[in-house]
Amino acid sequence: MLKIVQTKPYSDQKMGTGGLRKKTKVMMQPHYFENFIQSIFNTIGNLAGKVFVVGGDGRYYNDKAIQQFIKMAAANGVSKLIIGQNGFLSTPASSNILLKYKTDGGFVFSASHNPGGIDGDFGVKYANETGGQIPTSISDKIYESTKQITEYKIYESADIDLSKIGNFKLGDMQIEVIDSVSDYVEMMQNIFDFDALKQLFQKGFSMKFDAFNAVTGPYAIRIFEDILGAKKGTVINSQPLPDFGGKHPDPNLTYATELLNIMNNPNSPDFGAANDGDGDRNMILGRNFFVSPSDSLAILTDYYSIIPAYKNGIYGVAKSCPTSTAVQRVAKEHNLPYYEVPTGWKYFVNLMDSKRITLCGEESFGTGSNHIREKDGIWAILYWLSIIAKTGKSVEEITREHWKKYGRSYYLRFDFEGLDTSVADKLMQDLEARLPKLEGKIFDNFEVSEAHPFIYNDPVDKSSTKNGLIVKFKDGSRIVYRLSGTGSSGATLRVYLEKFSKTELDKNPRQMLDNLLAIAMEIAEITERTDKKEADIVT
Ligand code: VG1
Ligand code: CO
Repeated sequence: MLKIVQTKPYSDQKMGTGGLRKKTKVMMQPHYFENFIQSIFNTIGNLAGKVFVVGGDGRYYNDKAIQQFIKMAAANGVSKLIIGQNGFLSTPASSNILLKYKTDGGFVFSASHNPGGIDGDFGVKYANETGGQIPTSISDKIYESTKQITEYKIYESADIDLSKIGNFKLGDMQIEVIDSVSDYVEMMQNIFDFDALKQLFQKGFSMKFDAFNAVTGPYAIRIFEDILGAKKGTVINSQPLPDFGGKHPDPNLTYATELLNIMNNPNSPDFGAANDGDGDRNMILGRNFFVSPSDSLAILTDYYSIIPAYKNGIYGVAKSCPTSTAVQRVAKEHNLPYYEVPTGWKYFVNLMDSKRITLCGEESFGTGSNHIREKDGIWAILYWLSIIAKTGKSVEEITREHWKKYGRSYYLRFDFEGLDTSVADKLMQDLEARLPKLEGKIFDNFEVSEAHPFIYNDPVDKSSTKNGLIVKFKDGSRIVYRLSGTGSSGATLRVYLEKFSKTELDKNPRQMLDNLLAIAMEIAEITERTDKKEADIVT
């Protein structure tokens, strides 16, 4: 039975870098989730004939949210939903299904790398027919709609059983529950040479993959263990759990401690990797060796011709502004068009759709290609395995060879978390105002060559975006400052540091960047304004 529920607007439903992200308890407030979904439906307009893909990373409140979503979609006249079995879909798998079946959009219920559980975070990522998350022009309209909402429509009915694959109906709406993994596997088989990868594992190659008890476990088991023949137990923490087993599913040097402990020892497996909660981020490790995501993007680009899907040539490459310049040097060497966009995968979508780029990545452990319109964790791992299979070299050898050829961008990100929003906003505003005066100034041995906000003019839709502040130095070093757009409370200041060297290839990144860190802290008056003497997260 169709029901119309009266509601009042919430004032804080503005999407950030990757959809709407809130504390789970905020999302669970009466009508909160429903208001947001109805606002998206209202913004789309006529839903007759529309088909959406729906899934999530299995975190707490996923089950309830999906059932509410189904009932609201039926009440709003949506024609069909394609839903991952048990409500599971990784973000890359969802983007693939969205594009493959030419649907009108997709919803992934996830707060990505943020912790789950009742005291953790919950989120909604909304992609449109491009397969990628909506541009700001649309999310602004949705935000306006959330501020005016007075009612939402919902179907009153029993929950749909999502454990069974098959076709169902709710009112006039069709529901197709599909295997969450098989379309994704098929896509990977069309990109990579699976026979070569099978041979690698047959020769005794060993690997550990940490799924953090989030959504990628079933994907990783099917691909690495069942199909490619990696040993049973290659995938750890493979069972999706509502609280991720208490783990923080953020694949980086701070949170992936279990995997780092396995890899940082002389008898470790040959290869280590992890994904985040919703499967779009990746971390790559060799034996006692970490590959920075910026280097990873550069190395993947350098080897594009060995991958079946890319061997006939790629259009170009792109990185987000804070990502290191390593990929830029590779683009130059291969004569590839090169772009720099604001932080957030949505900015790559137009470049892919207009055939300007094939590969792209972000320093935040995201890499991907135009096979979908989201970053893709397992894709990046299969790409690395392909390079290893082809060259017979280790992760460390491949990376060191890269530095030898192109030089090394020492790179680290420093996050100052839990800041008062007004303090953080003021810090950025005041810093921006001071930037023009910095040009030509000398700090230590570093002379400032440029200092300005990062402004991106999209060549396709002509929109202009300002995100972050850049200070560049004569020797090519860079500091980028930005405020995070994915947190669920307070503000996080991110400070990204890069120092390039053609000759010193074997230094400790932290030591190489120490001076620059002190300068970055000084320029932005971080300690004076935030009381923080050091960053909470370094990665
Ligand atoms: C962060 C990363 C950004 C990434 C975004 C979404 O955003 O810096 O590179 O695209 O998360 O990733 P921010 O605004 O907090 O810096 V995911 O895996 O959370 O969807
Ligand atoms: Co993610």
